[in-house]
Amino acid sequence: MSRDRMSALQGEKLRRLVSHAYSNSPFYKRKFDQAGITPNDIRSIEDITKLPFTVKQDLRDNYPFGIMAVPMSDILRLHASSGTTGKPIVVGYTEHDLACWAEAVARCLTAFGLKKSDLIQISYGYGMFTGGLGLHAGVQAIGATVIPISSGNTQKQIQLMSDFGTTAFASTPSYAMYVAEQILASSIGSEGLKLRIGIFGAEPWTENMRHELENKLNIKAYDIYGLTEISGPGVGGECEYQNGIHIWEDLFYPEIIDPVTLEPVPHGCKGELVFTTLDKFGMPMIRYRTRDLTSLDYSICPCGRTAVRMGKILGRTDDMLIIRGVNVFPSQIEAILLEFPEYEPYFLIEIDRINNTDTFEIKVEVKPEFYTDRINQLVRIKHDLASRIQSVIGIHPEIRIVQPNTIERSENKSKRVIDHRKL
Ligand code: DLL
Repeated sequence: MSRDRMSALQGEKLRRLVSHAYSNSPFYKRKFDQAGITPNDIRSIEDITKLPFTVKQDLRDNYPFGIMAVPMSDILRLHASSGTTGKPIVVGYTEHDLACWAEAVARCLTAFGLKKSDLIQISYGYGMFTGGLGLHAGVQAIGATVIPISSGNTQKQIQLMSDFGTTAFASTPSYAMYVAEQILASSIGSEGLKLRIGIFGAEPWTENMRHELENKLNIKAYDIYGLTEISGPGVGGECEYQNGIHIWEDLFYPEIIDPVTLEPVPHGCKGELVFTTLDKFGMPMIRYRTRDLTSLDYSICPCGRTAVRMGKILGRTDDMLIIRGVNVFPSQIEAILLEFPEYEPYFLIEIDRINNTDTFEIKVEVKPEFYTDRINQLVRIKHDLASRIQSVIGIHPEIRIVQPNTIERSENKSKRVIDHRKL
């Protein structure tokens, strides 16, 4: 589609979205009223900069359903992702929203070269995480065969890959590295498999990792990007040229802003990615600040697609960590520690990547009155804390109790994370 036609379509969809949100979501009505904006002020896609931003805190303040713009009876599915503290952020989809999301994933799969004849093994988690069910709907939309194995149980993953003749494998790149090593160590080996394509995303990964995965598994490894708030995986994906992630901008309108001034940056410059869901009605996101840092390239790709290309995610403007594909905020750990009378509210998270698997250790201090040389008691409180963190965040930390007063205290921002991974 030419840029002019795309802009006209985006403008039309933006007008429809803003008027829907204004009339049906008290959250957006309030926000627009405060900014002195009415739907009549929005005539073209360029007018988008008049609209206020939406941020993660808005989702938290309106937990769980306060941003929905349709009656709950029209919401067919809910997904959730880590919030900044104990409560997750929740997203609801109408039938139309689910169809648009499936379409977006289907476009990615097609750009990766997948067809009806492929067998696609989905090793992203199924459940509240959008990875499993999101990919699932896209595979169905292209008419390929879905193998909904979900995450974990690596030996079974490899066995089914071999028995079924899986041709594509979808997982986080770090899990794929682990699976690749297990395949090479097994009697099956990569030559015993029919794999040809990897569908990797949900966390940052490097070109080096791409080469390793491609060499070890004898596949082409493609990047797929997305986030729960905007729908899930498939907001964009690479094409056969592997030179940027095409964003399906008739569905998800991208902008890059300076995270400090909040002004748009010149074309091609790095900044914070902002999305507006042009075709999502259950829970529209208008100018949602993703906190992801990247840039956009509007030049036409050799593949012929005119959809803008996004560079690799270069980092984040907040302190969100992605550990084993799961989003973790240090503030969540703090909130959980405060629930326990035994612990001081000081902690240090240490992350590393050993044998392609992220390690996640939290150093904590026990209050002097609870500090004891009775080992059973310490083991119990360690276990209680680890279980609570696992249930809130979804991954299991190693808890290390250190001597009282050894974790740095600071009036200012104390260092709460040491990340040894080289991403
Ligand atoms: O990770 C959705 C997803 C599932 C994408 C499966 C791709 C494949 P969230 O859990 O909400 O959603 O996390 C979204 O993860 O803001 C980025 O910081 C990061 N992220 C997602 N995809 C990529 C990628 C899913 N391809 C957050 N490269 C986003 C780098 C990524 N970072």
